[in-house]
Amino acid sequence: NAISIEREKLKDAQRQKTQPPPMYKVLLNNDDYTPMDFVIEVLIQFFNMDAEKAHQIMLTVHYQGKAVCGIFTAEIAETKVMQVNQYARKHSHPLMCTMEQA
Ligand code: TYC
Repeated sequence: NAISIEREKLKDAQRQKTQPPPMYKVLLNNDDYTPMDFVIEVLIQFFNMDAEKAHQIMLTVHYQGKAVCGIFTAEIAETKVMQVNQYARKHSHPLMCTMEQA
């Protein structure tokens, strides 16, 4: 009935307030062609890293195949992936940015 539906809505609102949202890892993937300096530039521009951290993450991708660049809510993670992939394509590099649930 209407009252139990309202009670469920209230519970749902409470749940949204108290449960953390699902989080997503944003990753860079290695390839043979994207210049190292371009990857460093991307990490500084889109993930707010300093040059030293960006260099370290770039080398992790280069030697391990991938690395986590940051952990975000779904909407922000999707935006990062889109922005990085668009930027790489604009500069004709095959660099791939992906996301997966944390
Ligand atoms: N492997 C690339 C090279 O040797 C460098 C690279 C690093 C490419 C990280 C992609 O996400 C990447 N030029």
